[in-house]
Amino acid sequence: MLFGRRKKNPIVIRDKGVTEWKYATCGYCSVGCSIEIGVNKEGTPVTTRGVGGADVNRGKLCIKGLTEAQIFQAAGRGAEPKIRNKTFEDWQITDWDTALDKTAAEFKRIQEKYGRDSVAVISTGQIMTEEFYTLGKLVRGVIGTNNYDGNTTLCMASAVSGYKRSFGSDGPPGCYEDFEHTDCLLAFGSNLCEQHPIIYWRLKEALEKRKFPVIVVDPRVTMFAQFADIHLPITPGTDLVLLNSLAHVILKEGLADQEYIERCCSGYEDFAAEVEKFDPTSAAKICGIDEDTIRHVARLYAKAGAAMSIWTMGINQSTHGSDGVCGINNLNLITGNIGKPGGTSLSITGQCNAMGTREWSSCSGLPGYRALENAEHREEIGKFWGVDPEFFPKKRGLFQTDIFPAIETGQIKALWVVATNPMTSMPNSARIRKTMEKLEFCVVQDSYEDVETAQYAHVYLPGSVWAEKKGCFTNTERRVNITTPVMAPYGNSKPDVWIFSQMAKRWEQGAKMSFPLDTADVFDEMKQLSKGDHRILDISGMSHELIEQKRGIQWPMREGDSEGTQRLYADGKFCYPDGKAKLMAMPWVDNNEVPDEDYPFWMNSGRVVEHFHTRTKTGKVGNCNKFSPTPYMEMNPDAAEELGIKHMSYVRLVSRRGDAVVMVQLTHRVAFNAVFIPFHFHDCVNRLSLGLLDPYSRQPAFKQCTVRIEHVDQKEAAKLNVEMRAF
Ligand SMILES: Nc1nc2c(c(=O)[nH]1)N[C@H]1C(S)=C(S)[C@@H](COP(=O)(O)OP(=O)(O)OC[C@H]3O[C@@H](n4cnc5c(=O)[nH]c(N)nc54)[C@H](O)[C@@H]3O)O[C@H]1N2
Ligand SMILES: Nc1nc2c(c(=O)[nH]1)N[C@H]1C(S)=C(S)[C@@H](COP(=O)(O)OP(=O)(O)OC[C@H]3O[C@@H](n4cnc5c(=O)[nH]c(N)nc54)[C@H](O)[C@@H]3O)O[C@H]1N2
Ligand code: SF4
Ligand SMILES: [Mo]
Repeated sequence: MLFGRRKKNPIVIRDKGVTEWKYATCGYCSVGCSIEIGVNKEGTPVTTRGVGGADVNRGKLCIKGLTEAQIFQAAGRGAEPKIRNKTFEDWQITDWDTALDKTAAEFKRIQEKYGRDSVAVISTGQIMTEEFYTLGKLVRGVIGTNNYDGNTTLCMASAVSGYKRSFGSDGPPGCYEDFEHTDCLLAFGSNLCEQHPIIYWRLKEALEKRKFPVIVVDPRVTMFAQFADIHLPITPGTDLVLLNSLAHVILKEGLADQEYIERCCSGYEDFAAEVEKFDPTSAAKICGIDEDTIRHVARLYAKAGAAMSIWTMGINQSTHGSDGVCGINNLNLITGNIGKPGGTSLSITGQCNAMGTREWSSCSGLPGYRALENAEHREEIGKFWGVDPEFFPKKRGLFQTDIFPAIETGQIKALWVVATNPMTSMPNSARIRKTMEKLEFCVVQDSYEDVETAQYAHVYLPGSVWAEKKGCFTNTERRVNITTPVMAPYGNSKPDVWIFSQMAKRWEQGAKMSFPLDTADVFDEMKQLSKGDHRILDISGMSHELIEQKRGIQWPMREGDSEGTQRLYADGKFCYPDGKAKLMAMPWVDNNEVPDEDYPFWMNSGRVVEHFHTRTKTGKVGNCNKFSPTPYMEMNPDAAEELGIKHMSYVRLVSRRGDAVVMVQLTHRVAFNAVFIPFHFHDCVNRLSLGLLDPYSRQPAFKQCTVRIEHVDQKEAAKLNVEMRAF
């Protein structure tokens, strides 16, 4: 079939020779689309398609899912373990035993010399849940360091912290189907159209059947903002002020659901006293949304039969991230909008398995939402694993964002980086670079050996990627879905679960414990640990077979249940001992870096639809890379005119941390005193970012810092830019 460009290079749809379709869950974002991978007769993945019968995506995929078959054989894949000396001379290919022996020996040497916690492990939201569980068992039960965390601290930590503070437990209470029941949608700091295209499509589908207001809070005119009925271009970092003010109006005008508050919430008095201070007239001066609009939105939300809020990084990545999440939860609690169809507080998660790590990796505690601080939990897990409970620390250790400063001060000497790329994704890269240079030993375990962090590694372990393995991811709506292997691991790479289990054998305690290699056996262990009347995270009714058959199941699904559960807290009972949710009283403290004479622009960063994170995958997929091959910055045309800056020219951005050269794209998407840069490129936006931390979640405020803009020599900048491109 031919269409398009009729005269030159007509587009031809080729028969790719698929002989078999294999089931998986997309390995990019947290939407959790069911995907089938087409394999040709040589066993090579050649294409993908959405699964029609899957509730999440109903046959659809976005550009990343549609091109995902190309990631297996992409440039930069790691085929062999590698090793090198302390001075980072050339890599030598080695065998697995040598690489693992070396790693274990270095960890032991460093722990003996400097103490158990001098070895740190940072992980990810991108390996399988069974792999997370196995890594947790290894780190908590065998290696025994408490400095174990993951990139979720850059991503979902504020949502986790906010859910725990409001409801007594982590766990997003809502689901995508809520769009079909809601009468009002309020979205904070989420660019759903580009970052979660298939959730956006579900929303659009719901709106086609039944109109309801969509309100988007975002300082930038995103695609989602353009699609909204009301766009609130908030002053960066001030969502808490808006949220407290919305609550103020709702209480003042008697629009709150008093019956729900009395029955289901504690903390009302303190909360009401705090929000009393946030009258719309004063709030408007801080958050930049006019007072009438605040009142209008508050009334619209409170008077809707069912109203729901969603949010993503615009809330989480802020010094008020955790408070912002509690503010959203407050809003839904006082209007009785939790656990009912169309009424919810739904954090849209990030990575394909950002949820799986929260649930089972033991990063912040022990598996299955257990806490290190709880003696019963330590006892239970110690017994189950065959570990003395006294071996476990009694409180959680450092967050990822505190691990790097601890390397700087010499408290941490060795680092194991599993499936994350902090050299590109952490704020203030210059500081991270110096920190990495200080390590006595670093091991990077990644599916791609060209990942920037490997520049600082002494050992590189090639992990098999996504559908070379079997295991589960949990998506935004608590749906556990499965990936089945479509091909053998690339080269001599190994599934991460294998790497963890082999590493465990290098310790006496690890050799005594069981580390199953079959992820179905690991899943069985998790099932056993999830059982219990009071556990919300119960997966005991699931199995790998059933999950594939149903195209994903939402937890809790208890033994004997025939279905999963769409919504949490439908009975108004929460996870605090008194069964109530807590309304949080949160004062406003302005602690952001704000524009001044020297650094007059707000710098915002985020994503574009065709790239995923640090581009180890999408940077090599032609149909993704060609749409944004180069670092660029959105700048307001009026501001550019004042500074004499032209569209498509290069400029140097300077912050108090460093500088970066980018190409200018003029657009009214950003305000006069703001710029936006996608964070996908190495040595770019995170050379500038500040990353002040949220006090509860320790998540960096990636979205708020300040820069100035300088002219540069265009020829030199163009040369630099070409060098920065993947190819
Ligand atoms: N295409 C693609 N999709 C992805 C990813 C990807 O890399 N590429 N990554 C996945 C991951 S891990 C994540 S965490 C999600 C992220 O998904 P999103 O959070 O939707 O994406 P971002 O672009 O990081 O940020 C969202 C918005 O926050 C806004 N914002 C900035 N400051 C503020 C503020 O002070 N207040 C408010 N209300 N908004 C603000 C920004 O202008 C931006 O439009 O996407 C997931 N999906
Ligand atoms: N300025 C700025 N910075 C940000 C953000 C922002 O909005 N602005 N967002 C932050 C957020 S929300 C996030 S989530 C982080 C993401 O930051 P990172 O976690 O550093 O980003 P990724 O590129 O996804 O890194 C994941 C790595 O895992 C590897 N990998 C993938 N699958 C597997 C596997 O199965 N096994 C193994 N062993 N390796 C695998 C990939 O090759 C890749 O190198 O960035 C954060 N940084
Ligand atoms: S929306 Fe997310 S899960 Fe679905 S195909 Fe796109 S990247 Fe994959
Ligand atoms: Mo994320």
